[in-house]
Amino acid sequence: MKKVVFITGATSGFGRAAARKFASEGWALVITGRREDRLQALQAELVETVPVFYKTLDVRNQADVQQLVEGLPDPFNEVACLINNAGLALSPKPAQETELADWHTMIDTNITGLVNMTHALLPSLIKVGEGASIINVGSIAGQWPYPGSHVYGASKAFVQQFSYNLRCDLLGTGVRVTDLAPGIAETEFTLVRTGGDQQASDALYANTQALSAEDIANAMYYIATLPPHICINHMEVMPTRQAWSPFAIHRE
Ligand code: NDP
Ligand code: 8X3
Repeated sequence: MKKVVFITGATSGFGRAAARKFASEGWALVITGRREDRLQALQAELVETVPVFYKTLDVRNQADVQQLVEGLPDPFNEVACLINNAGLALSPKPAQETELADWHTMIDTNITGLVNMTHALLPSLIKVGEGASIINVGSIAGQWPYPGSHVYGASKAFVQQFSYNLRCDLLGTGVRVTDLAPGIAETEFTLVRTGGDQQASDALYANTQALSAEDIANAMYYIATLPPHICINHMEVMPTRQAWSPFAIHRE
């Protein structure tokens, strides 16, 4: 029987690349996101290769999450891998210049949405048991502070600690949990973060080599297919061309 991977945020970036990677390796897919036209297109692209079930889903809506998970048809109802990928950053300006509503959107998506998904799918993952995995997409921003990261980075710090705490409680079930923390990667992430500023997005990725969505999809596949006795707790992946800067000092 084909293994099933459930991917949130499959309409773009890491999530879409993960759908393609897992499909190429024979996994059945549950793909979700808010943009139906993109889900439809991805299903049409991959359904010749593997079974694909798609459903529009806003991970912030707990009732919709629960309804979708409870209503998953056979063979999609035995989820062996949950990729909690849906997420976003907003308002890259300093905290004091940003809208509270944007902070709430990040918390609702990156924290509440991820928690909604995890709670709904834990029974299925535990039923699969040995070899099952939850891959939570964190970020280097969860560990390393930088200007303009405010609530975004803090939400990803939650993802890391939640992943570790889940590991404690899931001990003995066989279910693995990984906090996958990418560095700069070229997706639609910066377009979203800047409110649709294509020039700003292009400038960020210009004249360097960011990670690609496929790089992270390959890391996800690696994590999900390790022998069942191995769990990667935290994987931080940066492009070679990204590193830390010195501390900032304010001077008169
Ligand atoms: P993209 O913007 O390309 O993709 C984000 C995905 O999240 C989209 O498919 C979007 O789908 C989905 N999404 C956003 N909000 C919701 C929601 N409320 N409900 C359901 N789906 C939602 O960015 P990335 O692929 O780069 O981002 C994926 C993850 O990786 C995010 O969690 C991000 O924080 C993280 N990350 C990104 C890095 C980068 O540099 N690119 C680095 C480190 C971490 P739709 O709009 O259709 O709902
Ligand atoms: C975002 C990664 O490098 O833009 O999660 O901080 S980075």
